Formats: sequence, structure tokens, C-alpha cells
Amino acid sequence: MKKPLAAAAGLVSGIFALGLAEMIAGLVTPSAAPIIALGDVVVDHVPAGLKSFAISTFGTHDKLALLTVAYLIAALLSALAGLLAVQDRAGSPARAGRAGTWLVLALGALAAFAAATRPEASALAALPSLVGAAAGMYVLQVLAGLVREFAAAHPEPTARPEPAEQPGLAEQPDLARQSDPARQQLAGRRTALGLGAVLAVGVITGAVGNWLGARLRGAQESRAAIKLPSPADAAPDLPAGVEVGVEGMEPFITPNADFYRIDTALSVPLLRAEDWSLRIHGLVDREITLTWAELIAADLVERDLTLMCVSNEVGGDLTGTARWLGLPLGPLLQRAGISAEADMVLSKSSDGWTASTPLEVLTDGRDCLLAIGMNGQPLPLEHGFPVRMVVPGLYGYVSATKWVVDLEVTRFDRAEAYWSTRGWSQRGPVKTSSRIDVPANGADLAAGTVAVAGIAWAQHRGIQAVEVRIDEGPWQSATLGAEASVDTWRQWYLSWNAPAGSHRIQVRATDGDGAVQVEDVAPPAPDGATGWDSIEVSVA
Ligand SMILES: Nc1nc2c(c(=O)[nH]1)N[C@H]1C(S)=C(S)[C@@H](COP(=O)(O)O)O[C@H]1N2
Ligand SMILES: [Mo]
Repeated sequence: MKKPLAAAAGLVSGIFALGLAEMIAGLVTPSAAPIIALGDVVVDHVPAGLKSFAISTFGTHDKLALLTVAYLIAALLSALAGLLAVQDRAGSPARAGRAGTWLVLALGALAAFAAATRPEASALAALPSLVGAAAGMYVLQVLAGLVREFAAAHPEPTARPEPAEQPGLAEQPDLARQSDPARQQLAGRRTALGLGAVLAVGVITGAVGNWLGARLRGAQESRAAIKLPSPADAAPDLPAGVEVGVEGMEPFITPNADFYRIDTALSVPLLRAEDWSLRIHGLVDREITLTWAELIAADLVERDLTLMCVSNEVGGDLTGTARWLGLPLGPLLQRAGISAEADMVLSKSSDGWTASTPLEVLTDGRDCLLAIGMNGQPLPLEHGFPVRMVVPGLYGYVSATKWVVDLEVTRFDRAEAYWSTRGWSQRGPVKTSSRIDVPANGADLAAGTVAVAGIAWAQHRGIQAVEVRIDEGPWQSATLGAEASVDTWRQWYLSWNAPAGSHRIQVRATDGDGAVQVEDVAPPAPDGATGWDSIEVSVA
């Protein structure tokens, strides 16, 4: 009984470890699931001949065949780990079963290595396998303990001479089986319970992981199949000189991969464009349901817009500019017929996050978009695929709803959005601000000409002037980069003849309305940080 039980303990621990790893992978990055990662490595390294043999033999089921083999191997290795884990080490009880847990660790490390070295690996790619292996080692030890206990309660009869064939002997109490039946029953129950519980958890986590993985692949495939339409109204060409050409400055248009990401989603909502629709309802004359097919066939506009997070500290980097492709929101809302009493649109994402955007902003003619494209690509999954809002002039938390599926036309005194119920302001116009990007804070510089440069922003009001001062001296006008539009950030620079010593450099912007950036220091909560960005440098 001991060996089959040991194998079962190993198998069940393996299912548990893999199930857990697959669930973590499903949440973090599905291609990092241990079996998938190892399978990918095999596929990449298998000789071409064998690959075409597999494809011609199994056809489109070649991946299924590979995965089946992989899971069978995993099952065998798990059973082996179980057998090793209950093995007694004569003379060294402390080391009993070590080989089993080492095997689990080795397999986990191998899978972690495979996942982490994939070309598309994320920083967390090794996590699923490592956590799975650690949990598997622990569970295997516990189960092996139970199996040992069970075995101790049911000692194997030593060399019994075929008892069944000698009538009468069967009723004789077997000398080797003198264990107390209560103890046997308890050990049996505990072992069964342990195996069952671990199996159940493994099956459930594995199922959840597979479900998540399938949804992610669904979203990725949906995104990959999209061909963005050309805009009916293209973004104006960027004027020459939007970039001031100072080394160390960020590009004017932020690449998608570098775009900051802020949201409350523990795991990215996974939608398929084909399944998406947007419901517009509330204080409207007629409800509208917009489908993906309608959206992608509509006249879309393309605009360069700068997004800004309210949590951005003075000098912070929670901002980015992209070329967005989308449907103007104002006209869409007008089509639904907005009731006179309405003053707000509560937008909601597929995972229930909400933002409250003033109707006046959405309908004053500025480029508020229901965006599907970001820098020529369908929205990345983490930036709101398939559809998000972008509203120039407001912080993201009251306007930039990603994975948007619902717009309720309502009133500020009737509904409150996610962050407003957590102490942040109901309205969030972007505050006029500026930032020093070059030189870096704390830089050691050589005396002479130094380029001081950065960005300034006041979306939808524009930037009129940026001033810099050194060591509380007079404010000097910085040279502004060309203005792409009032809705984007603006680069600036100042050529400074730096004398030796330590210096403090400060910056302040003036927006298109003539308002100067607020000097008083305020934290981000409840409606955006204020204060002048400053850096210290030493010049030798
Ligand atoms: N669904 C959803 N949309 C959201 C958020 C969120 O938590 N959930 N965060 C908002 C905030 S606070 C900001 S600053 C922007 C950030 O957009 P990005 O991640 O594409 O840069 O998204 C906004 N849209
Ligand atoms: Mo934000």
C-alpha cells in the first residue's frame, strides 16, 4: 500500500504545484505557465524534420499532442517524486525523502528558467514556476508525512505464506499486524483527506489558470486581427521643433511600451473587440448601444493628446503623449439627446471602475475621444483594449476610462465615481505644471554651457511661457519647443552658462490663459500636486 500511496501523493502534489503555477501565470502572464514555457522551448529546439513529422501526423492537433506528452511526463515525474519523498534513509531519518523535494525544486527551476528566457518573457515570468515549486515541495512533504504515518499504522506483513489458501489461517491474528485499528482508521482518514484536499485545490487553481489563459489568448488574438482604419480626420503633422533636441529629453510622442500605466486592475480586463459594446443611457432621450463593428466603421479622428495622472508628484513621470485614433465623444452623446438637467457622464469599465466627467467638457468641442488606436496600434491590453476614453485637459481619474463599456449621463449630485468616493475631488482639471528633465537632479557638471530642459503642460489651455531661475536669481525665459496643440505637453530649454559651485534650478510655467504655475506646495490628493519643480546640481 505504501508505494501506490506515495506515488499518489507525488501525483497530487504535482497537480497542486502545476495548478497553482498556472493560476499565477494566468493572472500575470500565461506563456509563463510551466508546461507552456517548457513546451515552447521544446518547439523552438526540436529539429525541423521532427516538427514537420509532428505536424503531418497530428495536423493542427500537434500542440495538443505535445501538451499531452508533456503532462504525462509531468505526471510520471510527480509520481517518482512521491516515491522518493517517502523513502526512508537508513540511519538518517532527518534526510528521509529529501530526494523527492529536490526533484520538485529542480523541475520548478527548469520551468522557471525556460519561462524567464523566452523572448517575450515579462519580468515576472519565473514567478509562477518558482511559487508552484515551493508550494509543491511543501505539500509533498506534508503528504509524504501522512503516507509514512499510514504505512507505520499498517505494517507490511513480512513474508506471509499465501494465507488465503490455507483456510482457518485467515482468522488468525497476524502477528505482524498488531496495530491498533483506531490508529489505522485515523491514519487512513487523514491520508485520504490530505490527498483529496490537495487534489481539489490543484484542480481548481488549474481550471482557473486555464480559463484566464484562454481569455488572455482570446484578447490577444482579437487585438492581433484588428486592422485600424485610416482616420477620416488625420492628426495635423507635428510642427518642426516640437522636440528641442536636448540629449536626455523624452521623445515628444511616447512609445506605447514606455507609456505609464495606472489603474486599479489587479489582472488586466480581457475583452475581445468583437464582443465589445458601449451602452449610453441615463438622462438621454434615446439609449444608444454602440458595437465594435459600428465604431470601427465610423468616421474616426486622430489627435496627439497628453495624458496626465492626478497622482503625479511635482517632477513626476506619470504622463505621456500618444497619437490617439477614436470617435469624437461629444457628437455621440448629442445623438443620444442629453437632458437639460444632466451635468456629468459617469463612464464605467468592464471591471466596474468609474470616472465622472463634466458634460460641459465633453461637449465644448475639444477632442474627447472614444479611442481604439494608440500610436498606430490597437490599444495595448493594459491601456484599455479595445476602447478607452481620452479627454484633453482632465486628469485620467476623471476622464480616461480604459476598457470602457458604459456611459451614464447623470448629475454630480446623483452619482460619484471610484476615486471621488475615496476622498479625491469629483472634478479634476489638469493644473498648469512644468518639470526639469535635464540635467538630472544631483548631476555633476563641468563649468560652461549647460542645457537645462524639460516639459510643461496645461492641457487645453496651452503653454505660453516657461521660466527658469538659478539660485533664486531673476526668472529667465526659456525657449519653448513648437506647439503641437494646446492639448499636448510642450518642451522647453534654456542655455545656462554654469559657474562652479552648487546650484539650485527651479522652473515655472504660464498657461495660455496667463495663469502662472502655483508656487505653494500641495500633495497630489485631492485634486493634483502643485509647487515648482527644482533640482540641485554641482558644477566643477
Ligand atoms: N478602467 C480603468 N480605467 C482607468 C483607470 C482605472 O483604474 N481603471 N485609471 C485611470 C487613471 S487614474 C489614469 S491616470 C489613466 C492612466 O491611463 P494609462 O494607464 O493608459 O496611462 O487611466 C485611467 N483609466
Ligand atoms: Mo491617475
